[in-house]
Amino acid sequence: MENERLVKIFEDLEDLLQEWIRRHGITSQEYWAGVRFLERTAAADEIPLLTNVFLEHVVDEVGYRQRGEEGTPTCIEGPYYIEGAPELERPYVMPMRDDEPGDLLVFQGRVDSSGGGPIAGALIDLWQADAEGVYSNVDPRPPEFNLRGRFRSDEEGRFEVLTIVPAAYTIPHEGPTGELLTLLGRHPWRPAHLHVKLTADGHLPLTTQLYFEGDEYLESDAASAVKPGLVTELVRCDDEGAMRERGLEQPFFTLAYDFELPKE
Ligand code: MBD
Ligand code: FE
Repeated sequence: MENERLVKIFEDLEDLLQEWIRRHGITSQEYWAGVRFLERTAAADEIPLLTNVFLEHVVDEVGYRQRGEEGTPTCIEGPYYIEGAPELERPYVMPMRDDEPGDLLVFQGRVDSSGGGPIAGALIDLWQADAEGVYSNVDPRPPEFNLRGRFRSDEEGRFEVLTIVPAAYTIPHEGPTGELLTLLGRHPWRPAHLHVKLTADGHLPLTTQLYFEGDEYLESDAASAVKPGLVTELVRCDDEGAMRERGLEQPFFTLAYDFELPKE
């Protein structure tokens, strides 16, 4: 059964590519340049990057339609999710360096069921770039699992975690993927974003990203993954009382977002 689908979709891909070669009169030189490009992409470990940048947003679109376009909009996972991030203890603080650069961010919200009502004990797996646009476990500079963590919603479905505001991010542009974007006349930037995966008993899992209003790359994301329902507002808080309440000695930003998971 599984094999039947594989044969069907592969043969269709074969037809599409063969027709594309005919349509454009692809030359032997161009063909071999393409083969070498794929070889270089693999050697640079950029196959996930290349495919995520150009294709994953369509897979996400199809997946969201298949779940009835219900609940929080889904978004692409991207190439940098790592399983097994540290499970955090309350009050939740993302793993970060003592001198972690960037503005502090209090990310808070609720996890609700599409059927109505909060979901207690939903698992939230959060990962993000640092203030320099660098992901741990990808770039060797940050410590392992820096700014990667898992935590749960409370009895009322609420969560709050302290992290830092991620920077706008350029996908690696030294390698073949960046080279291709340049040849296409496209820039390599993604708007700043937080990645999350949510799981809860009896509900469909959710993989998505959150973006920030006013980001200059919302309209031209190199990965074409921004959806209006995922653009949130960063609110700066420099109230002394609010800072003291959280044991913070500097102004911080807050981001409030409520997630909604469809029932399984
Ligand atoms: C990222 O951080 C990302 O989220 C995507 C989709 C592609 C490249 C880098
Ligand atoms: Fe990312």
